[in-house]
Parts: sequence; structure tokens; C-alpha cells
Amino acid sequence: MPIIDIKVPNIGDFRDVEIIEILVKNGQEISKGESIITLESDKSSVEVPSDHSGKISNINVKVGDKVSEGDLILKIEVIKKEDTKIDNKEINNAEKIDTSIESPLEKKGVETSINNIIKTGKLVLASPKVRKFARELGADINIIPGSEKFGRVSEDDIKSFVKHGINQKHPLENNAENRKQQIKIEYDHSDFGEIDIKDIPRIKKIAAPHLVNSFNTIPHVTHHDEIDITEMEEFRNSLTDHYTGEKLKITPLAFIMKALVAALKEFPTFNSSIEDMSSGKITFKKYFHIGIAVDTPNGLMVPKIRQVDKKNIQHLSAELREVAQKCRDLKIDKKEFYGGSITISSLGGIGGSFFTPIINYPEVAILGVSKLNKKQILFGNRFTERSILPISLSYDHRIIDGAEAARFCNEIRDNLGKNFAFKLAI
Ligand code: CAO
Repeated sequence: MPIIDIKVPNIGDFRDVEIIEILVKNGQEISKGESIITLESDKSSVEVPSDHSGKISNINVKVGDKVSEGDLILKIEVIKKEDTKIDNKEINNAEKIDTSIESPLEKKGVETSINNIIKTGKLVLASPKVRKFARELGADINIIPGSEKFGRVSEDDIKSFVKHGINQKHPLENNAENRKQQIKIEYDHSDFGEIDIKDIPRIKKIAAPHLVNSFNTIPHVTHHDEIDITEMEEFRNSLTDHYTGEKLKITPLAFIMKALVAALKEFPTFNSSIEDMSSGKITFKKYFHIGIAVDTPNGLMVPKIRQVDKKNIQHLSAELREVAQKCRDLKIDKKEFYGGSITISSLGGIGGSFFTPIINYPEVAILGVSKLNKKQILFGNRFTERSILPISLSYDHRIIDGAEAARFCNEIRDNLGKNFAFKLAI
């Protein structure tokens, strides 16, 4: 069986960080992703996971040791040979993405490295004292919703979680726990036939806590509408290259981005963020950076197309193609995933009528776009075939009311419909 060194991963700019806890023992069998030590800097602590499954053969550190990136933590005897292959491939992929990252969390002085979040798939901020408190009460800090900035978990969050747990659990926490337990204890799938167990792709693991956080903390409402874009489609299909006369390949999404930005200018609340409800403050953004959900073989990524208000349709279409390709090739710079106004999730090239997209926190709304259909519509006093685009806007009901969302969708409808030519400033 191969013996593998487990070393301290990339922990940002920090060096000589103290080990405050060893969470495993010699001889213990652990799974990939399981925490092995806790590191503590001045204000925060972070658990370092193992990037392999296997049996621990030698722990090389002790509590109180100071470590930096690359220092040996322990040796592990890998149980299955295939694990090594998979892990190395995955780690290489992760490194490709990691290189140019500058996390906004780090920028703001939060001392949990984004790289660590990437490797663990966890985004749990808490002080060592709070972590210890959770452990003493037998509470899993990873499923406790944090009420402080960036979702940091406080002692009060743990108390309230435990209190709800003992008396009557909060429905969302209850759901999360039930789901976890159902998967674990209900039955073994192999009892019913042949199965195959594979690793969840890394990008999905990274996205999961963000999706869960958004779904569990933002009261989502989704408003559906249908937009008649017949004239816009005729115009789009008529576009030709000025010099060659060839048809231009422009995606409908470029028009939708423009229409959305024109609507954001009229309804600035949709271009805002609430970082901490208890502060009573809302941040209005004066820039127009549109997030685009990109489907990749590794999972969903949401890069931003910057300054959409300052670019024309042709430019936006080309940039979108280029950015989507970079995501699929894992060549996108991670800073492109931050600092958006609102996101568009388009399934238009694939299919479906309506869906309920999840808001990309800390944004307050997301526009879902589905496949346009030709429909017979009563137009004037006779039925005519028209191109109808289904849209689904999910919004944060804490800050946006239903009437405002309906008006916002009307604005998008008018921008893509009757006003599209002058509103989109082509
Ligand atoms: N209705 C009908 N056809 C549409 C359309 C719509 N709303 N939107 C795009 N199309 C057409 C395009 O014009 C293109 O047609 P041609 O091949 O004839 O030119 C075709 O569908 C394929 O488009 P595309 O998907 O390659 O390009 P796009 O600009 O529409 O979208 C991107 C780019 C990156 C958004 C898309 O490729 C993608 O990844 N979509 C999936 C996003 C996703 O998974 N969202 C769900 C997340 S869960 O919230």
C-alpha cells in the first residue's frame, strides 16, 4: 500500500501558524476531506482536511507546533491504489485554478484562505473558542448558520442551534439534517443491485456550501413571465458583417444582458447587496457587472461580464463566448467570480419553459432565461405566430417586494420588446 505525505496546504500569506488541535490518532482510518488538524491565527481558526483516504501511519506534528505551507503533517497509508490516481488528477486541476486567486475574504482581513475553502468545500468561519464550544456541545459547526459578517458562526448561533435542536428544530436545519440522515441511514443502495461510487466533482463541492447558504438564508420568490421578442429576433437574425456581408452570430443573451442593465438603472435595488441584515445597511452598486451561469463538464461557474453598460451587443456576444470557453478549459481567473450586480442563468440553448434559479449571494436577484417558443398569440384582433421568451426572476423578498419584481420584469419585457431598438443602444 502506498504511503503518502499529507502536507499543510496553501494558507494564503500566513506562515508559522499554530496548531491548536490534532483531530486524529495514529492507526485511525480517515476519509478524504476529513479534518486532521486545526490551525489558529490571531482571530480565526481553520480545520485542515486530508486530501486522501486511508490509515494514518505517522503523525509528524503536535499541538503548539508552528507550521507553514508544505510542512509535513502526517503520513497516510492509502487503502485503494485507484485513490491516488484520482486524487493527483484532481489536485492538478485544482492547482490550475488556484494560482491567481485573490479572495475578497482575504482582502477584508478574514483569515480563512480561499484555497482552504476550495480544498474542503466548506465555508465555515468561527473563532477557536466558538469551535471548541460547538464540539463540547456535540454540534456540527459545518451545518450551523452563522449570523455574523460573511456567515461567521458566533457562540449565540451555536446556543440557538442547540436550543432549537433540543426543543423544536428550525425547519431548514431540520431539513438539512434529515436529508443528511436519510442518505446515511435509510438503506444501502448496493442491497438492490450493482452500484458505482465516484467522487463529487471539485467545482460542485466548492459551489455546494454557497448554494446551501443562499437557499437556506434568503427568502426566495420566483416571478415568471413571457416576453414577446419577435422584433428583437428578426433584428438579431438580420445582422450581417459590414464588410463581408456574412451573417453575424450573436447570442440572444447579449440582448438580454443589455435589457437587464437598462432595467437595473431604473430599479437600483436589483443591483444591491445586503451583507449583514442586522446592520440595517444596503449597498447600492453603481457598476453593471453581469454574472453568467456557465455549464461546464466540471460543474457550474458564474464569471462576470464587466461594464455591460459600456459595451455593444457584438462585443458582449464575443466576450461571453470567450469567457464561457475559459471556464470550460479551467483557465478563468478566480477573481472573475466576484463582484457582480446580478446573474443571468440561461437554459435557452438547452430547453425547458420555466425554472426557479437560486440567487448568487451576496446578490439579491437572478434572472433565469428559458428556450424561446413560437406561439400563436392574439395580436390586435387576429392570431399571429410570435417568438415568446420565458423568464423566471428569483429575488430576495427581504429587500424586494413582489410588486417591484413584477415592475422590474415589465421593464425587461419592454426593453426586449417594444423599446428594444433604442433602449439597447446598439
Ligand atoms: N431560446 C432559444 N434559443 C436560444 C436561447 C433562447 N433563450 N438562447 C440561446 N439560444 C440558442 C443560441 O442562439 C445558439 O443557437 P445557434 O447554435 O443556432 O447559434 C444555441 O441556442 C446555443 O447557445 P449557447 O448555449 O451555446 O450560447 P448562449 O449564448 O445562449 O449561452 C452560456 C452561453 C454560457 C450561458 C451557455 O452555454 C450555458 O452554459 N448555459 C447553461 C447555464 C446553466 O446551466 N444554467 C443553469 C444554472 S442553475 O441556475
